[in-house]
Amino acid sequence: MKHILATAAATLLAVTTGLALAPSAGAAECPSGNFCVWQEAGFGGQRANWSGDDGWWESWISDTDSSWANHGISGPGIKDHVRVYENAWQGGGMTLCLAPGQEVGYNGAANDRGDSHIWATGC
Ligand SMILES: [Ca+2]
Repeated sequence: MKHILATAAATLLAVTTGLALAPSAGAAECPSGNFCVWQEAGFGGQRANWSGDDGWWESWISDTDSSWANHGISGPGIKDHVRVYENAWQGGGMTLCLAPGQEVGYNGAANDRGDSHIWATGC
């Protein structure tokens, strides 16, 4: 009986921990550890996703970005914010910056303007 209780407690702990750490609890389907961009608002259309930086987005997603999700892993000293820029190689102005776990279904100021992004420790 003692063993069964211990197993049940461990299972409960695992489930609870899993929920607490899951960054994908929001609306957007975006792999853990990735920054995702969709061509349409509301996380629709074609999706691009990156686990690292990209100084020059593929042409199909450049200037077509309309929704964004940051499912990066957060932690001390980790670059868990994402900065999006209007030109390649972080040129021009920053159109959008996402905190870890943040999902943006639409943003009129940033819509169809992104060309590159970097992970950063803040916005
Ligand atoms: Ca678009």
